[in-house]
Amino acid sequence: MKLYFATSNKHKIEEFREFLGSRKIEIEPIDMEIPEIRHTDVSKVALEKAKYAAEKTGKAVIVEDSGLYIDALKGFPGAYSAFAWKTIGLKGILNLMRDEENRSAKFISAIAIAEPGAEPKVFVGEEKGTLSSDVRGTEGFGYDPIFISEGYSKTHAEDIETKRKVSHRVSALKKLVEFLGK
Ligand code: ITT
Repeated sequence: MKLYFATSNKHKIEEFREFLGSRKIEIEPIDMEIPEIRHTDVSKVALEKAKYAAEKTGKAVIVEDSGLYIDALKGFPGAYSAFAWKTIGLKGILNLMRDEENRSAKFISAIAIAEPGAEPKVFVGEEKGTLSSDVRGTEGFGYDPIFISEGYSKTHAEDIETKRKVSHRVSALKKLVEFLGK
């Protein structure tokens, strides 16, 4: 089966394809402008975007919205992670965290699937971890150079193999694949 993936982020497409491997699901990127509602819950954002994309294209479309939730910052940047990354960046986030002892954070991925005329569905995955004290590593994307998965000591950007096994995206994808029966 073919799933149209509305995203502007090529890393997400790579991670989806890597996870799906030889399963019978093909990911076809679509590049389209989708208006984004403002909400602190990434699931709500993903659902609205998927509904819009399905109605606009007349196809079964998936959308993924993800975010980094930092406990000491009361969940910031959360659903605004893309904006925070582009503006204050990794250094800005670490700066906000410089006197914080509690470095707990989590990534959330919400994958929504919608078809014209049907109720959309959303699958959510979470990954717990901590923030490093400096920017480390070159692999992955986004916040990977400052995120350390629970039980590990390297950032995702230093240890991409761990990310491939335990990421928020992988756990949301497992639920999607189960739903699709593939
Ligand atoms: P879309 O077009 O799919 O929306 P995007 O990059 O704008 O692509 P999001 O709105 O979901 O994606 O923003 C999520 C932000 O969190 C963005 O800055 C990403 O770099 C970051 N992020 C998401 N998943 C990540 C991951 O697996 N590792 C590191 N950072 C991640």
